[in-house]
Amino acid sequence: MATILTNAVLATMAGGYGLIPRGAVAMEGGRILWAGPEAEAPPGERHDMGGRLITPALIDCHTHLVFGGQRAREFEMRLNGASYEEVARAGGGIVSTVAATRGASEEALVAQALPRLDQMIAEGVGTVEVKSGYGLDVETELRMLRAARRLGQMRDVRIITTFLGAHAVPPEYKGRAGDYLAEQAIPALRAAHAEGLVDAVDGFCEGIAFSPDQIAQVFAAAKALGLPVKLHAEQLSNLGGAALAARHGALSADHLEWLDDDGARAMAAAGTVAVILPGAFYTLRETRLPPIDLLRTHGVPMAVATDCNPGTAPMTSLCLAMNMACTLFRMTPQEALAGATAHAAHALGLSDRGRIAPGLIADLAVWEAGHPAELAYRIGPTPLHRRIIGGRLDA
Ligand code: DI6
Ligand code: FE
Repeated sequence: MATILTNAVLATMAGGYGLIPRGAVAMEGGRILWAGPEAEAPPGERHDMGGRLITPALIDCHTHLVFGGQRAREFEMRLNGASYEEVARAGGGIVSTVAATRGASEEALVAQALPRLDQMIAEGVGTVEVKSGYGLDVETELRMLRAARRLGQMRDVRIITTFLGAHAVPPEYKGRAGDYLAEQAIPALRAAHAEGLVDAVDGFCEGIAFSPDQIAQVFAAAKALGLPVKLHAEQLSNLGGAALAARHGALSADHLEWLDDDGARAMAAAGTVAVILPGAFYTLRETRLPPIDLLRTHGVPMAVATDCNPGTAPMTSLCLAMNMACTLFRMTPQEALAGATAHAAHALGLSDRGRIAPGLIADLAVWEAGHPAELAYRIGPTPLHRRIIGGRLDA
């Protein structure tokens, strides 16, 4: 028999908020069967939602959730005047997390990531993308991805894994990025794929990381395995990474503070989603804003994510990322919520979630709120009442 959630404000996210003020959702077999005005609800076992807001469960489409250690000391160095690039060149930054991650067992990586995942779940998140990229050798990249998959077995949450071997050049390959890709990153990608550990492939296209030509090699390896690609692009400078990603049919290009008109046009033409990451912008105290108006003008869909990582975004709150997207980047609360639901799904290549519509998986968040603008509006505790995952009311 169908389960019917009644007496709810629905934000279906079908075109804007897709608001239904006195709505109901019918679920069966883990899927949404029907959503609409309560008066038209089909028969079934009814549950009164007390007038609360229901949205799709949130989707954090860009995280580096699995890593060893933390980088509070580096935060302090930067506040004492060092730049992110200077810290990276001095052996801090990403490579210091690499050392801590290489030294951690799979169990330790899971144990460290679990509280972060629980914080996300407590804010209504139902799907989390998790990247590798702090191993930078075959064995540790695989260990990170196995840890990510394990997290999905331990909690009622759907984990999507992304291989990010092209995140940084490890110290033992300093000055030999090409050798690193040929000897470690690409073999790690093939091994991880063979183990079923990879849903997509990402890279970091930046002066302190990999050039567009090097990223193109990684994308070619991904394509040979039939895997979709995405890219950290135009975060600290403009190397044309977004256009490169678009040429490879990327699901998303992420960060984009330095994106130009050509890059935005290329993304629009390829259907590449812009993933906006205000937590990293905020933490690095960047001043160059991502060109939100340009993305709007070209009709590029915008997702919003935490970028949860120990260096540039030590945050787990997707609602806070939505708030920052509004206050720092002037996205609207409606764009921010679409960015954490419908467009986040799109950025992961998933068409079975992110909206409340018949046939989609029944992953929902019920909020102690009456209007969806409240989710981006608050700073601090998120008003989650409960999550519903796969149609289960006890998730
Ligand atoms: N850009 C980021 O913001 C993160 N990775 C990346 O390529 C930062 C990762 C870190 O500093 O540990
Ligand atoms: Fe990132």
